Formats: sequence, C-alpha cells, structure tokens
Amino acid sequence: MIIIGEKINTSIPSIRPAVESQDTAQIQDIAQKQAEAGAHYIDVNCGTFADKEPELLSWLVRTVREVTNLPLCLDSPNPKALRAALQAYTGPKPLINSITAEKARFDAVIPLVKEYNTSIIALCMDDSGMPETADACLKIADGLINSLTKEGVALSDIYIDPLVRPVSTGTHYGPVVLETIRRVMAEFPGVHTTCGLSNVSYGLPARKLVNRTFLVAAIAAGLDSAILDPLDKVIMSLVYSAEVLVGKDEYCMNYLEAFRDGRLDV
Ligand code: THG
Repeated sequence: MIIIGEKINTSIPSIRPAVESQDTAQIQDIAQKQAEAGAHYIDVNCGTFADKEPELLSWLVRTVREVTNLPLCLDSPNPKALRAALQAYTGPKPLINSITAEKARFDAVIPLVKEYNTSIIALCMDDSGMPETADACLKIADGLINSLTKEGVALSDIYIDPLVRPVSTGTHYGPVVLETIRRVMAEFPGVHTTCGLSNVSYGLPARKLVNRTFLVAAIAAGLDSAILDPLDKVIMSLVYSAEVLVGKDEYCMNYLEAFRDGRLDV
C-alpha cells in the first residue's frame, strides 16, 4: 500500500498559520513524523491561499525536502502553483495531484507531467462534472488512461482517484467507489488506484469509524494507495492487517515488522 501522508494541508486549522508565517520547524516536524510513521509520499497542499499558492507551495517543497528523502505529492489544481513547485523540487519522482478529464485542466497539467517526468493522480471527473455511476466513472478513467499513455506516461505512473463523496448525501457513493476501484484494477493492470478517505464520512458522527471501515473495504476491492493520516496508529494498523488478508504482504513481513516496532494498535 502506497501511503500518501495528508497532514501538510492548510485546510487543517493548525497548519494554516504555520504556512502563513512560514514556520519551518513546525512543517519539518510534521513531515518527519509522517515519514517515520511509514508514509511513502508527503502531500503538500496550500490551496486555501489562492493568490499566494505558487509562492507558498514552492516554500513547502523546499522546506519538506530539507528533512526527508521521500518524494512529494504536489496537491493543487492550479497549474501555476504546480509549475512553481516543480521548479523548486529536487529529489525522487514527484506525484502531481491532480489532473482531470476536463479539457482545459488536462491541457494545462499534461505539459508539466511530461516536462518534469512525474507520476500523476487522475480524478474521475470531466467537463460534465462528477459521475454518479461506476460505469460513468470507468468511462472517464478509461479516457484518462488512454490520453495519458498516448502522451507517454507509463501505466505505473498513473493513480486513478474515483473521488470519494459523502455517503450521507447519497447511498450509492460507497458502492460506486468500491466498484470503480475493483474494475480499474481488473481492467487496467499496472495502474494504481488512490483516494482520500475523509470525504466519505462528511456529515456523520464518529467519522473516524466510517473512514477506517471504508479503507478496509477499499483495500479488499484492490485499492493500492491512499491519502490518509499516517499518524493515526489505528488506520495504519488496519492497512497492515488488511494487506495480509488480501494477499499483498508476503510472509506477513510488513505486518510482523510493524508489530515488532510497536506500530500496531492492538
Ligand atoms: N483526492 C486527492 N487529493 C486530495 C483529496 C482526495 N487532497 C485533499 C484531500 N482530499 C485529502 N487530504 C486531507 C487532508 C487533511 C484532512 C483530510 C483530507 C483532515 N485531517 C485531519 C487532521 O489531520 O487533523 C483529521 C484526520 C483524521 O483524523 O481523519 O481533515 O480525495 N487526489
């Protein structure tokens, strides 16, 4: 499971002032903690600062890269911010978060993917909006995978995100995501799937319970990457144990290592 650590995001109340005041120590501390907790990518998002986003995102890139060798997940819909971040970036292949099948956004982001040789998260969304059925989601995913590979992007650099919506606003949203994950993984071998968990529980009490249960269901459907809080010991424990159960942890090595390190919540 490829873990994308979500904690450096200015929509989190404690992060917003840290980014605004360019508090290097606080951002570096959160980056290091996520790396120690087992993240494979560190997501950076300062989307709440619309006009200062290029400047702040590149500051985040430099600040985080100083303390970790992990690649970054550059989380912005804004091509100007993404370009500034990529110019500031040195290190292992980064992950752009994200492109969509909306024509203007696709055309603005694809040159960055090619020029900087990045991996890419592709959201199941096009100019007609967000799909309501797994069939519609698959059709968009199929189009995105085709367009990206035509541009020379390797299947292993593509992460399809079905876009999780709150189950409190539609009973079909849970099954749509799970079916989309299952079908993308079956029909496009080599492509990754990823998603953010927290939207699923929006509007419900005890949200963590719903997020955690959803994660396990999504792993059972084939999800091989997730944007989540790696400092949540319970959620990381569920990742390790679910991966054993779906046959993705040979000899239970990762699970046993996590146990030995005291990283499992039991
Ligand atoms: N797909 C893609 N990118 C995304 C999302 C997605 N980027 C943004 C978002 N959704 C994922 N990132 C976050 C970051 C923080 C929180 C939720 C989603 C958040 N964190 C709280 C915290 O850290 O304090 C609480 C975490 C918890 O306890 O669950 O709210 O869907 N491609």
